[in-house]
Amino acid sequence: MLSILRKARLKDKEMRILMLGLDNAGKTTIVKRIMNEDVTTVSPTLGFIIKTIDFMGGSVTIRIPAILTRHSGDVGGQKTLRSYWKNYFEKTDTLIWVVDATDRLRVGDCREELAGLLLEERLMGATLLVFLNKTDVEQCMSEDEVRERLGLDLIKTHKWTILPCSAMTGRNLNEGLEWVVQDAKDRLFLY
Ligand SMILES: Nc1nc2c(ncn2[C@@H]2O[C@H](COP(=O)(O)OP(=O)(O)OP(=O)(O)O)[C@@H](O)[C@H]2O)c(=O)[nH]1
Ligand SMILES: [Mg+2]
Repeated sequence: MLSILRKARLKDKEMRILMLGLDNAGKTTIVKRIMNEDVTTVSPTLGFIIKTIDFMGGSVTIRIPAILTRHSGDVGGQKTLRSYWKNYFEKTDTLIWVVDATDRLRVGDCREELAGLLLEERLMGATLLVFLNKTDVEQCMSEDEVRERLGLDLIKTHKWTILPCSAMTGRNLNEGLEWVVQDAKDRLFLY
């Protein structure tokens, strides 16, 4: 009996993060850095990544579907990937949208993809953390610039925040996770 209760409690404590963003944004590197793994040998992800970490007394599962992979430049392929990616929307507590602060050329794509995601019915209850990654690079876009260019202030459907970070230096990664977990605690009474 006790063990059943314990299991139930553990299960309740699990929160689910879906991490998305254009290819090359740094999603894999962010997760590796959070897990204290070597970040010098990251290559483009072809498959699905799922990692569970213990954080602030609960377990946090981060899922990164293979998405928006533009390496092939194949539009048909992208559509196929995107429909596959929809399988992971269910039960998402928080969406982490990773933006490459050095990618000025694709900031329009980035805005479009994010706007599309926020229309997804199954993501309606999720909060949004925008990780502005690669801020260790000089001449990268500023938080204000990205906030403006992604139209973040126009988002009324989701609670959101933006944090400049770096998977290379580790800047703000824990702070981002803390925000996400605290928000889940407040909203979902998880802990
Ligand atoms: N300078 C700098 N480079 C970074 C940072 N994060 C990631 N990178 C580099 O950006 C490139 C892409 O990183 P990935 O983690 O593979 O990006 P991804 O979003 O997982 O890409 P896909 O798997 O293709 O979708 C790699 O060369 C990383 O070393 C960062 O914070 N700063
Ligand atoms: Mg990757």
